Amino acid sequence: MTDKPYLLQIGEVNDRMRQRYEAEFTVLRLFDHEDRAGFLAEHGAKFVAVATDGHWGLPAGVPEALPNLKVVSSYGVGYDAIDADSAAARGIIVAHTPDVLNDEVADTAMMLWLAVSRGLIPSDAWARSGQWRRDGAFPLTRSVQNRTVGILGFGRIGQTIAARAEAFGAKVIYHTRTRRDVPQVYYGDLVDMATASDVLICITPGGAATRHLVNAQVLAALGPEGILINVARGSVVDEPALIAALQSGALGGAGLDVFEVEPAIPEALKSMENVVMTPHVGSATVETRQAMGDLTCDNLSRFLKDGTVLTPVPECRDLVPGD
Ligand code: NAP
Ligand code: 8YV
Repeated sequence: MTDKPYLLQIGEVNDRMRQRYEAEFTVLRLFDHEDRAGFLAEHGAKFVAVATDGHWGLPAGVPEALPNLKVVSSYGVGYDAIDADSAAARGIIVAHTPDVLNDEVADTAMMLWLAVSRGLIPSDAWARSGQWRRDGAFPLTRSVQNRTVGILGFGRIGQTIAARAEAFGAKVIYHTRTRRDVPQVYYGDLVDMATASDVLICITPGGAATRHLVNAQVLAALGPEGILINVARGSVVDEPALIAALQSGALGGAGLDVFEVEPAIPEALKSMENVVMTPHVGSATVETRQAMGDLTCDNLSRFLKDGTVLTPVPECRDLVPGD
């Protein structure tokens, strides 16, 4: 027997997080058990806390199996894999890790844009393969300076990307559902914004409200010289429409950190020279992942201390007095 409260761990964690969880909780790991339904039926009632991440969230069947659940701490800012409305209705506080990853994800967006526009991957191959000696200079690429950059989603990360793009001389425009009190020009219509943009950077949450916002019409509006950067969620972009637009030349290029079905990447994308892909590493540096891990743990520690968390998701703010 233990007097520490029970925590259900979903997904992998680093040693630093594991030590903190184990100092405060009795930790049982969902993925240690092949018969997950049987494990949950036997132990579900013990858990007051869940530690998860943006990828796994709360898988189907888990919330229902935890009748005494009070808090969910998720490693990552995006929580589209957690039904936060249902959790809030049950009085369960969901916490996430906003802000600590803004700079890293903004850097990733810039890295992808620069890599696509300046042909980093084919240019690297040209240098390595001896093609420079054989065929001479690498073909000219397109400058990233003085472009119009349309940002889809203008929250914490979107505005951090804007500051970087403006340092490259960009005119930044944006589309959200709600106009913001910011100096950048607002577009209420995404197709209109894509028409005005040289580069479209997606940085909204995932989930039903943003599913396939970037469709064939938006991509056609971005045009043959246009570049799409997606660091949001794969679901935000209609991937078959994206492939078709790249294949036909209706779209100039794409930089993708996220995909509709991860980790499966369509073969068609892998063969395209005007596409640069990263395996969902927007926040994946030692420094930023440590900050995210610390905040994930801090939220649980705070819950044990006074029943609140530091960074609740908006749906759960009413459950956190004073937030
Ligand atoms: P945030 O501060 O909540 O900003 C989200 C923005 O998206 C807001 O401007 C919001 O404005 C806009 N938005 C939401 N729904 C929309 C819709 N249907 N149409 C148009 N705009 C919409 O969130 P954040 O911290 O910047 O993070 C944004 C997202 O980035 C996360 O949720 C996650 O999916 C993604 N992310 C990815 C990585 C990665 O590794 N690639 C890392 C971190 C985050 P309105 O509500 O006014 O529409
Ligand atoms: C993480 C992310 O890779 O924060 C997010 O929304 O997409 C990334 O930072 C992910 O949440 C970890 O599972």
